[in-house]
Amino acid sequence: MTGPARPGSHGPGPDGLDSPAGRYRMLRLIRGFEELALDLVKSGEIAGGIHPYIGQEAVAVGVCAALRPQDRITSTHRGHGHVLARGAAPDRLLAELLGRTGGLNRGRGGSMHAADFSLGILGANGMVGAGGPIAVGAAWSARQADEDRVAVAFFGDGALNQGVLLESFNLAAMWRLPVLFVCENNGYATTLPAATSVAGGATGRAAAFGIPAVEVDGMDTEAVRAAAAEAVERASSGGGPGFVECRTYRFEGHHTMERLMKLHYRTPQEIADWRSLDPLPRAAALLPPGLAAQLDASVAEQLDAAREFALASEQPDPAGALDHLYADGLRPRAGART
Ligand SMILES: Cc1ncc(C[n+]2csc(CCOP(=O)(O)OP(=O)(O)O)c2C)c(N)n1
Ligand SMILES: [Mg+2]
Repeated sequence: MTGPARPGSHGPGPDGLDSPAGRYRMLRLIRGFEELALDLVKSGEIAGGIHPYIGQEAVAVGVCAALRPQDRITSTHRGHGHVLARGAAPDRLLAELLGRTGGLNRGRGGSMHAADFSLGILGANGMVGAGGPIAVGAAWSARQADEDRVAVAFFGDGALNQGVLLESFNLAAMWRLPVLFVCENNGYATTLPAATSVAGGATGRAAAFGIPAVEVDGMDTEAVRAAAAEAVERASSGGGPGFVECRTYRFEGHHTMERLMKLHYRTPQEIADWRSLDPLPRAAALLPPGLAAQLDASVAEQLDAAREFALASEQPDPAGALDHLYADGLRPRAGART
């Protein structure tokens, strides 16, 4: 569901994602957005918590940099990075996380169901693996309409064990649909290591369906962009689906609740090793001296404005709790339990 246009600053900044500077700025925007959201969870302003994307930014930015305006994406429970990289305004996404009426979806989707169809964002998704069939449906509808649109499904290593995702691989391959499957292998599904739960490996799953698959360094924005661009080009010219496995890592816990629990499934050394591969300094190293600091300052300003906009946005009226649940013209039957 998309709301009418509302005030709010636009997401990607003047450069979009076409230049190394634009991509660095987006990495910083996602990182800063997540840090701000973590603060707002701690202060109780965001109810229920979030799944932070910190550490994985290069995947969202690299893939979205390879897309054209007409392409579409589906996302996951850890979706803020995808939604921002595809161009959603950070102030409206933040208002969405806060459940406010100025949110991307009037505050009714929240962190795990933010969407903006006008930007081709078919939605974050709280159901692991569920973005796969939605992307396949979007690709099929583009085919039916004779439109050149690629659909990207982002998903985690945990989704590789969801039957619905395997069914999506099958249909996409059988019908040679323009889909790009992007597996963000961050090593864990909650606390379950991928190494002990994904038989045959991620690219092996794709290979079983005859889908060309590559594995890339998911901490390197440029490597992700190159792999995604190749797959998008092939899909758009009738070559069928592609699969990119991005080896990445989340620096924070699975969910913000994790800090309240005493879980020991990752060693401090493992976390430190991955932190040393942080995608932000790697992207900053491609820029002329001084530019990264300037971009950091402009992102900080944008996020201050986003915080102000989101916190000033109105809380929804409880009397409207059932609004937008049904398509126009379809109402619950008189006497039905609601
Ligand atoms: C169908 C389904 N089963 C279980 C869950 C509970 N759950 C939420 S996130 C998650 C782990 C997902 O791991 P992965 O796909 O690797 O993504 P990551 O959290 O690592 O980004 C699980 C099991 C869910 N949301 N949906
Ligand atoms: Mg995972």
